[in-house]
Amino acid sequence: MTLDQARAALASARRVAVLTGAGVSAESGIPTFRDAQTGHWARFRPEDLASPEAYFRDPDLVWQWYAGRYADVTRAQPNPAHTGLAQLERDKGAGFFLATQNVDGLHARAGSGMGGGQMVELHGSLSSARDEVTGEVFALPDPAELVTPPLSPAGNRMRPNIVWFGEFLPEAALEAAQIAFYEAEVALILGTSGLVYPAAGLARHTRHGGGVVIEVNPERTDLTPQMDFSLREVASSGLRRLMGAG
Ligand code: BV8
Repeated sequence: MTLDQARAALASARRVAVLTGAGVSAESGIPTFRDAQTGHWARFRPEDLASPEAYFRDPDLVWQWYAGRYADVTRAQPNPAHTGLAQLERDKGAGFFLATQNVDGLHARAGSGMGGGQMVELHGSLSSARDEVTGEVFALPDPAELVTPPLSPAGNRMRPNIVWFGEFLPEAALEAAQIAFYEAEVALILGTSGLVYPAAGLARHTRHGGGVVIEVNPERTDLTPQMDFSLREVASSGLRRLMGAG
């Protein structure tokens, strides 16, 4: 498949499904999941912090990590990859579905999910927390006011509202994503290493449904062999070229 064919397929598709990973937020200055952790965190591997075991072993350490990331993403701004996807949603309307693995909230801040299509955060969100007893989810205060560990209105300790390794994804969101990817005529896989399942498995649903799968990533990934077309570009310029803006 050539770039022109990929562009034509995206332009004519009525149903488009998009999966994004940390790479689409890289241009907003947010380290990707596998970037070397900066500073204090250099001695931890994300996988060792993003797990129930890590949290129950040392909740304060894990809350420090999440509170720091929450402050970082609050200061960050959506970049043209985020705003380009919000524009694509306005172009496609109800036929548009965005599933993000990111927990930084930048898609929502760029307007995704409010342009006639749907957006789901498969792995949770840094800006909310969950009552450990009742499971209720509450928005966190601004990072400057956040005291960790936060307590729910009922007075119970809250955990980050994040899907950790070994935990199930929100069932309704995952099911909606699987259906949307199966029904999509075109799926875009942007800025993800495609290592983490079940999110990485969504591309296969589009192929099984007879759709076309297109990747944008400066590097080859685990999903590249499944792609009809793989654009070696950063998310913002790759999306712009696919949407026909040169
Ligand atoms: C599950 C929130 C069912 C945390 C995340 C053994 C036991 C238990 C489970 C498993 C097991 N073996 C396998 C599993 C399943 C496991 C899994 O897939 N593990 C992998 C590591 C093998 N999955 C799970 O555990 C999931 N749950 O399976 O439940 C179950 C339950 C019990 C037992 C069995 C099964 C839950 C997974 C969710 C984990 N939470 N995030 C947090 O953020 O703190 S995962 C986290 O890493 C991200 O959310 C994302 O999903 C994932 C991958 O990260 P990416 O987004 O792809 O980022 P990455 O850095 O990897 O790559 C960036 C890419 O961007 C690169 O390709 C780079 O080239 C590119 N890039 C860089 N710059 C740019 C760019 N692209 C474009 N533009 C740029 N400028």
